[in-house]
Amino acid sequence: MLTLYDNPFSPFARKVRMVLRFKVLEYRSIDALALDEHDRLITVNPRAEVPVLVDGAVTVTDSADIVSYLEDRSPNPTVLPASPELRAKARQWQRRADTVLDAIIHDVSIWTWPTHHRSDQPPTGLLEAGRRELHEILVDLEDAIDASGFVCDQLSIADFSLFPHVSSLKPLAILLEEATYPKLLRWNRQMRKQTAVHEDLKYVKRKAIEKFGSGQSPYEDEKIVWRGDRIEWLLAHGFQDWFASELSHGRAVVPSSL
Ligand SMILES: N[C@@H](CCC(=O)N[C@@H](CS)C(=O)NCC(=O)O)C(=O)O
Repeated sequence: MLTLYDNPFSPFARKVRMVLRFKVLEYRSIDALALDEHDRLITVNPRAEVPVLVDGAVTVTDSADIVSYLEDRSPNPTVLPASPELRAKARQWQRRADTVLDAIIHDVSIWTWPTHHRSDQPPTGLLEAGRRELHEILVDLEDAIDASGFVCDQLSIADFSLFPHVSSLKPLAILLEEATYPKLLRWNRQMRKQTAVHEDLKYVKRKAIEKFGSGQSPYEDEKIVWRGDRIEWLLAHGFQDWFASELSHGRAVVPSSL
């Protein structure tokens, strides 16, 4: 049986869960970002990040590598398009989702998290920079969606990687207007009808009630673990002083590089 060191709300874990379901693979899930699972998580990933997949003697970290492993292990149904050109396009969108969309959405959303009850405001210009760049990427995505209604001619790793991020835009009050994003809105509706996507959305909603419904949270509520791409986006937009102050006040930490 596969074991997924998981978290209901992590976009990377959501991607992997959708792929597991799409491939009809059974697995056991551990909510490894819960504080009482931390020691167990570092035995499989010293960076203490989810997702991690354990398959017998094999341990795979990083969502893109986990998906590649699952594709090698259980190729049918495939999450890769048929041609080398479309596979390159799918991987490129996966990387853009994992490194850029994730970074922006993470960096602008920490004030809305149910775990961290922050009383401060985002630094001046952060939300505006994030919204502007999100729209630039979404315009590219609107262009990239092809006649199939998906990004690469069929449901693929590109769509599974992008969906968790696109589904986080509404809570951030970033609305997709029909006039600018007709294909993206159709893509979103089509994605929500896929069993793997639909079932995972139900899971996320159920877990949100289970984890936060009582007003308590099982997760870290003071420090934020800042990974490379998320820091890079801050630095690229001139928020180094704000980040330095987060570090010096003990509200930011970086993963172990072991
Ligand atoms: N490149 C990694 C990124 C994984 C990642 O950033 N995971 C976050 C959750 S979204 C994490 O586990 N952070 C540690 C923490 O929040 O304690 C992947 O694709 O799996």
